[in-house]
Amino acid sequence: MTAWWKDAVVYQVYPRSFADSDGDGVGDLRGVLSRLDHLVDLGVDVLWLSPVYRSPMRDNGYDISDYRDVDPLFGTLADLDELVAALHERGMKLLMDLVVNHTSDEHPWFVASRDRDSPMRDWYWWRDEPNDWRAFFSGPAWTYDEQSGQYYLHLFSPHQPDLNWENPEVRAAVHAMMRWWLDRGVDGFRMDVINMISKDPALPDRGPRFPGPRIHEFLQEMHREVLAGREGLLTVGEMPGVTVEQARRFTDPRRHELDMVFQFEHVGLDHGSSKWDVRPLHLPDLKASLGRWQDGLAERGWNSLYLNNHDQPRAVSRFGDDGRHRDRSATMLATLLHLHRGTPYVYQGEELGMTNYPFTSVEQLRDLESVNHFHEAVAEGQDPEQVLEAVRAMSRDNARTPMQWDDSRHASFTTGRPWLPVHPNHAEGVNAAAQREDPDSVLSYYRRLIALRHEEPVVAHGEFAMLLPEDERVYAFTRRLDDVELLVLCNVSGDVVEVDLPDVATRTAAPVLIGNVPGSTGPVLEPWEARVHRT
Ligand code: ISL
Repeated sequence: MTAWWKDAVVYQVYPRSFADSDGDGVGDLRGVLSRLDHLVDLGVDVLWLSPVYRSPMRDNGYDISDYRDVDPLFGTLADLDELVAALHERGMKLLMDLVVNHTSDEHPWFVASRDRDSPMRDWYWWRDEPNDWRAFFSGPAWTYDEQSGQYYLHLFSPHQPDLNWENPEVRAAVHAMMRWWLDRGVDGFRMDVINMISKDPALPDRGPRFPGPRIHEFLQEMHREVLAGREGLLTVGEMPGVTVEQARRFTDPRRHELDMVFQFEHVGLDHGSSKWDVRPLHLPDLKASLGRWQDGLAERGWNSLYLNNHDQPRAVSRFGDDGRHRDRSATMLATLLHLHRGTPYVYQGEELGMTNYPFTSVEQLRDLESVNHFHEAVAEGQDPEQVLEAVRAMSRDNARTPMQWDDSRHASFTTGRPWLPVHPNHAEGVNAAAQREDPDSVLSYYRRLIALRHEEPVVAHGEFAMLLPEDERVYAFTRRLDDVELLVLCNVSGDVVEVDLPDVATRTAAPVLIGNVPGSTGPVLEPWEARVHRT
């Protein structure tokens, strides 16, 4: 099997917020179809589509009530088929989101399971007494069901009951559904919280601990039943809390589990006691973490690379400078990420330098996690203004404001009223139309960066070596493949800095493959400068 995805760049579309074709204020599949030129222009290889399945939308589609249909909000199965065909015509692939740790509480499986005598009772986790687990979006992980007189388990909201993967019928139903999608032409899956599907059936307190005892067995079975024998697929497992040692096992090709995983270590480095307890990033921590993942998956396994997705605040606001140095720090972060070894993921709007939204009240928020947190923290006596400050920094809604297509009303995302407000900076150059024509824009830089990966094998495959691990401002490393060596220099600060490396004058006089300060060479880096020398 060829590992084509090692040379690929994946672009994530959050369909609610990408493009609205019918004026209801919510993005949809015909909207995605109308904007495929943008993906072609960027040069990405794969589109990862966040869930479009039928859903009550308690968690924006991560609560699925029918795995084999498209929610009317997003369109029809015919639109989805058209999207597959349109992508394939353009040489791109489609990655579907697979959410099978839990379903919606409105899924017919759960509806049946609520009947104690139903053969489907055992498809979910029912107990007379809850254990002490907490749910990710606040409160206990157990909710009492009046109808059947027991508690059911939900690691996320009460509207997202966890499937019982111990039951072979559950696994067979998921496999059949996956085959149904592959037969329709989709090219693989991004698997939501897939390290959580196996739980210790004793459900001991002080948990849950992931991965559970049967995770490797379940993934190998899924590979055998669904993926084996089909060429050209991609699988990426989302795994909060996964360690590099575990990831090596999940992504070792000889084990036939997953191609790569999303790990969370680097996006947790600015968390204190919780994600709402925001700490400044200490750059040596980021190097230690990403460096460990580079080394840990160098011989076996493969990294996925991301700074943004629909659950994370915007990287330019979080790790860069979204004011004066917005474009420069956005392109620096892109260089830093894409020059690591692994498969890079670009989240919609990242390629424009889209920023966090200046939320000023809880009424503007839609994300259940943020809304729950706000009310809980205020009920506990915290100052609402301070809670809002943390929400402004960390809320998932920062990633979910509509895509900024041009400088007109609602950035041309919709002709109606957008479900989340459009960032006012769409009128100040943070939009696709303005950046497409501008060779110095963030968008043009992403296009060059993606092209570079496709032209220079060292970018995807070269060996990685970290330099200056203790430096608090310069992030530097080399990549090497055969006789090609790249020196990557990133200034992760708003200061002018001098790079302190052996032979720095010679090395920084070498040709520049890509950089965000035109014409710049030599040991001095401008604020937020990034540069890749071929030494
Ligand atoms: O975003 C988080 C907390 O801020 C994460 O804990 C997140 O909940 C976790 O990464 C799992 O995310 C995935 O599953 C969730 C869904 O809400 C997220 O959007 C999805 O990416 C439940 O399906």
